[in-house]
Amino acid sequence: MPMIRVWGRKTSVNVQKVLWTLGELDIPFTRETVGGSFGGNRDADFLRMNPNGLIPVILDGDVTMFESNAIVRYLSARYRAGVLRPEEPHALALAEQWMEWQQTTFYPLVGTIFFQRVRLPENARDSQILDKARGDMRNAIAIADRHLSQHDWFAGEAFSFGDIVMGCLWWRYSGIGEEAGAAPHIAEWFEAVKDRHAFREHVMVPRAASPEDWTRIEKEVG
Ligand SMILES: N[C@@H](CCC(=O)N[C@@H](CS)C(=O)NCC(=O)O)C(=O)O
Repeated sequence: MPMIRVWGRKTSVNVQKVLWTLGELDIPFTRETVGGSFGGNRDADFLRMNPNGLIPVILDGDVTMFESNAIVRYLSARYRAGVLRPEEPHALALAEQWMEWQQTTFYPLVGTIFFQRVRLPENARDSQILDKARGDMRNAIAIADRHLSQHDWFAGEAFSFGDIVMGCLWWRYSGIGEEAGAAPHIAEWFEAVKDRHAFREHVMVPRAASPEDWTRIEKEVG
């Protein structure tokens, strides 16, 4: 079997999803540090793999893929079936439902709050945009917390790729220093997430509090 190759920098949440999945599945891989200040994602060779110019990208034999959640699903279906992709239809439906929710509802809110609080220089921040995202985030967190009040994991009884995509986003969000509101069930779930070796290895990168911090950490982490 040819070694899987991953293109992306470790500070990207979307790259982290893929690295954590590979870690959980115990699949060896190599990684090229691409994106952000490292560049490379607008090069012709890269654009042939992903015309969007975004990370992550993987190459697995004759399969080249972009879109982090699709990559996570592909790896989970192809390798060690049943470990991250539930085989029982209802559990699979829940894992996929929360994966869609992560991408379409949760990720844009985390991204907006993260940019408004950390990535943008202070003179480029917009308090109206931040306030709107914070209001929507309170609702989103309440929705996820209610689900986790009834289930140990996003897919129900067992850890799945639904927890991988949400876990990467929660690591980022919980490092911003926002008032998360009352989310005791998310907090309990996240303690269990942090017990996972592959999460600690691939996702728990240092978190930035300012644009300067971000630049420094990105360089250090690679
Ligand atoms: N929907 C895509 C989004 C990919 C994306 O936005 N990647 C960001 C990093 S998280 C990126 O490539 N940014 C440009 C860069 O890092 O240079 C996915 O989930 O893979």
